[in-house]
Amino acid sequence: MPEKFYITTPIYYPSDKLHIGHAYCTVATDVIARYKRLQGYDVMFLTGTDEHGQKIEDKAKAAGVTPQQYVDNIVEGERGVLDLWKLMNISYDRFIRTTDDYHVSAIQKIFKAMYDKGDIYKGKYVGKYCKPCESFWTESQLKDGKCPDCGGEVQDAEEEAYFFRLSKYADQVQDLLENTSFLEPRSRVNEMVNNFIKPGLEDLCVSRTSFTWGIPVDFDPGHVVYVWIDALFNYMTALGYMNDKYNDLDTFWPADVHIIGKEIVRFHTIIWPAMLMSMGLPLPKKVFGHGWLLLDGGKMSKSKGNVVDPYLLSEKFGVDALRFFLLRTFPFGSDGSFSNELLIQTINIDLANDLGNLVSRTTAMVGKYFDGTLSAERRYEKERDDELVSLTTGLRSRYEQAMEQYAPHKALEEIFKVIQRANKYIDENAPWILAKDPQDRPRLASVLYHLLEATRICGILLTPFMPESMDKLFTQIGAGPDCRTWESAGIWAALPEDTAVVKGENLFPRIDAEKELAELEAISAAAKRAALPQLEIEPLTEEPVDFDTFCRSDFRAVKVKACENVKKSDKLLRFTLDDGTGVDRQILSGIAKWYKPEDLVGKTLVAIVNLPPRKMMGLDSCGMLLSAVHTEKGEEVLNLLMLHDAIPAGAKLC
Ligand code: ME8
Repeated sequence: MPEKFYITTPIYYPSDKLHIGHAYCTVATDVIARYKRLQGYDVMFLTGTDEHGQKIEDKAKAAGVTPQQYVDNIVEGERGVLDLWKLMNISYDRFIRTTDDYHVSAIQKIFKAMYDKGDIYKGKYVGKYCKPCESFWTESQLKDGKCPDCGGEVQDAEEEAYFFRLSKYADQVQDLLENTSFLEPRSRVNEMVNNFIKPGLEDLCVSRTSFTWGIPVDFDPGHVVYVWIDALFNYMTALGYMNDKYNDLDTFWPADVHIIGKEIVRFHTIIWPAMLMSMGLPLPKKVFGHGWLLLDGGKMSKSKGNVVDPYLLSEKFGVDALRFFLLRTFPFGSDGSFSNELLIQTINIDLANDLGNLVSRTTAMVGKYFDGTLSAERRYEKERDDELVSLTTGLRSRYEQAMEQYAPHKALEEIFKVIQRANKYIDENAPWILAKDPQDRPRLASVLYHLLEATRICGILLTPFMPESMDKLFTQIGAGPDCRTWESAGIWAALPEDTAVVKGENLFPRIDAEKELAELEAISAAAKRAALPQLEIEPLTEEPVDFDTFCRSDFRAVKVKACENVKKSDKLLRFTLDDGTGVDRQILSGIAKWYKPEDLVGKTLVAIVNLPPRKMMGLDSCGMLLSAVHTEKGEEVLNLLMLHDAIPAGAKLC
């Protein structure tokens, strides 16, 4: 029986189309899953979508559809999540959606079980909530009053809610983090312990009543289950935990590894193990927190218009080249800065030059000098051959070591050392010179055979990264199924002596960097423009006003002495103003929607002071305050004109 291996990606929020950062996480997981399959493991690779929560409810409302319709479109619609994983050749075995019925009812049972145990209890939540992150924070956890994860604004939150006794598991979780290799890279352990556990783990609010798009707490209508309980247990419900849909729990739980991004390490290494401890379930063996792909120095975000579209890049450069680039360029545990230059440079140097040339030169020479089928005669030259042979035969174990440490970038580095050595070997042995002397034919056959072997072994180990291209490579170098296996990657001279090559297409064509960069630049500039708020301003008035009429309007600087809401009006603010005359002036202005009265006291504004007084809500308004008005996303936005405070009250504007 093959050994089992269970690996997961995070389940993605289908709140917007996915970008290259999401693809990075999934491709990495796919590479590890394929590597384990290559080694002979029976792999279960799970991915999916995390579809509940207020953010999705809000987005659906803005789009004028139901939340279910909204997520269905992003998951199953054209160029949605499923399409993207198909395009990127993601070999997942199972896809879970948290709106799937079996998951919903399982989560209700899990919530009830923790409640019955006393680990979930009812209380009152007072704290802060970050909508984009769907996270609750206590005052002390905020950074400068903002969400510690995304730096965004948080809202006050107070409501009746259920709590999970996270505090009860603090010591056990700290022990798990500090004394086992549960969390990797180890550098993330300190952050978890020092920032979250040592200051004191508070019980976690695990239900909401302020929105409805979630899994209902079935024994208390009005409450929906906190999205992270719903989301984290996907890793088990997808195997059949608390449901009859699947029956793989005994085979695959505990998970061998959860691959996740660094910002959700807290949920996976504190909350998740604590809940499993509460349920008396085995813990996953490892959580690996990878870094972020950054763009323009920050995390990609749709609202900034700086997301990179994996569809576009795959169409332009090929899926395998993109997969390769993501893992070759950025150390997996750290952040990396994405750029189109880097992408094109990596493809041109590593794939077109180094690997592509090795394959095309070698197969072309077997074609030219041996009519495509290598002769069996050989002449080895120890001092010329040993280095390449020993470097290549040791490759599999160096590669394995790197892959086992979740360091695919290191594994690729090892492969490219061999590819570069093989290219050098061509130059050292100059087959074109050997080809001139019939006596050197056995030597020529040996040199080309060595090159084919080095290419074959690199090809096997590159298969998890670039499955389709390596298939083509094997066909070109004449490597049959037996010569493509993990076992054969550890064996030198697996190819038949009279191996036959097949001339094929150029695996990695060179990219015209200048042309492609200009095109990508134009696309990205257009995306940034499109992300800018759509501003609308009123058309300019064409009818002229004569100069004398204009000059009769008296514009003055006025200082706000007092400001308050007008009773029974949700629009009007009542201003008491110093207009420089020594007598207070009262103006009413319909700007309560945009300003809090207390924020305006002391400000220097602009008023027209010679309008006839008007009565509003029984009060006199003597003049008008000037504002700039525009429309943004269909909503009117108003900004009061404010002057420098050094300008005295009563100063005339002309
Ligand atoms: O966090 N670089 O979903 P998500 C690298 N639903 N990785 C990135 C990235 C970037 N620029 N942007 C996003 C969630 N990711 C939850 C998970 S699991 C029980 C619930 C990664 O769609 C991110 O780090 O916001 C995370 O690991 C994954 O994409 C999903 O992010």
